[in-house]
Amino acid sequence: MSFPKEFLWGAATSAFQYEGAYLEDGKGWTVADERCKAKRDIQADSSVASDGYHHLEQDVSLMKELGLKSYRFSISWARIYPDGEGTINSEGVAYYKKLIDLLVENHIEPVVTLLHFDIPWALVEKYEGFVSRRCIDLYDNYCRTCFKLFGNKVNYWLTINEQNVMVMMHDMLGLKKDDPQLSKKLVQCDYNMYLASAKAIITCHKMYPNAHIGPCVSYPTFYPETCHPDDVALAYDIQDMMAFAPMETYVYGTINPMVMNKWIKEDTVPNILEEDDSILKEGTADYLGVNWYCTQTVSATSRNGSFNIGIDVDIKKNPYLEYGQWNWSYDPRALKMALKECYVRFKKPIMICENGWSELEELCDGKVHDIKRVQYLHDHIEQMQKALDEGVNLIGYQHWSFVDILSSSQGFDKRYGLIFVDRDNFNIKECQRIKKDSFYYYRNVIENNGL
Ligand code: BGP
Repeated sequence: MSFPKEFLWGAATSAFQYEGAYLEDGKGWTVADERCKAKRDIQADSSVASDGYHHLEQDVSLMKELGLKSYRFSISWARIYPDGEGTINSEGVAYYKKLIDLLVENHIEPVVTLLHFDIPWALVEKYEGFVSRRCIDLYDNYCRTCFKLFGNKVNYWLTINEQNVMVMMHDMLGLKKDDPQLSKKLVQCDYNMYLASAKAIITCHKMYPNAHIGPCVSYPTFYPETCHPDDVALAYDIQDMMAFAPMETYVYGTINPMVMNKWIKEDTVPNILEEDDSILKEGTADYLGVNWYCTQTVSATSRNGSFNIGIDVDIKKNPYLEYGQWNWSYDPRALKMALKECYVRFKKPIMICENGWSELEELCDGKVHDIKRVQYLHDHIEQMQKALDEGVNLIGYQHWSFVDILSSSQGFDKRYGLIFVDRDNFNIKECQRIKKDSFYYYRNVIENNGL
């Protein structure tokens, strides 16, 4: 089976990593801006990012040249509601309206993420963000506004990007590391975000019954370092807790019993109201957005030579794989397995919402020969093709990223784009766009609807 005719070949960005103009035209401060500010002395922040806000027309014409069928981007809640609530910021609305209009005019399907790591800071100050149930209703209100404003032109929505990562990183939720109640608050945020996502889905279904809406889950594949049963059990458990349990809540509207058990054991059970069950069950996903980059190898039995990726387990190097500059593995064959596993479990259409390769890159005679990214694209698309052949309902691929963007952790050094953005961490220059080799390669793939 080849790629379906309507396959959504795309590329992705997110607001704080792409737009810049972080305080322009009325936009409010966000958790993402605050996180970037903390590292301002050592790397780029979100003030300019890829300067997408000021390159709108140029970037959409590059998308057209690339032949994109879809473009995944996020709306910054704080550009629409600078304080997360209250008055709508018309200039923010105008920016996204223009973007969506341009995309549609150019036959590029917008895939819109409603929250990508950038909770309005005012909500953190006022309510501790998603710790409070108030934030659920405010998020629902913000989503309702987006549906009202843009719903006639948007067919694909994503509610929350990588909630499963946010709840592992206190600062992504605006929480303090030394808060004695941190564990409990993280769980409450997790639970409240499930409700927020479900409510937004219910609202969207009511307003636009034909639209497609779902979550976007981080979904690395976990391998055991050895076949020792403890290693195998650990890999299995992490995979389950990190990816499949959240997917279960989004797809079936139930809290995974193992997760509930963990909450009980750790005395972190969140406040649950009687009405919640029906909200979760009514607000289930139409499709699953998954962000898949690589595999991670974990060990329960050896604790030497580990390196830290922010999850509280020992991550090992897999001797059978090569690794990139940031220790992310190169393992395309695992993508097919992951897609199959996810489809068999949840039977929902899947959209790959992020997948890409990062490098330190620079211009060489005005060009960027990103050979490894070309290979990465080829090898991962080949596995997508195989997954389709074996029956997976894969509806789209959003390459991460469209242009070079601010990495969520490594400033502007870590580049993912099909298009080079000429700036570095501290020298912003003009942010000129230069097409990399991967741009031409991907354009060819899209033109041929496959390899
Ligand atoms: C995902 C995020 C993206 C992006 C990507 C790469 O978790 O949704 O926003 O940043 O990972 O991560 P990084 O930028 O840290 O390399």
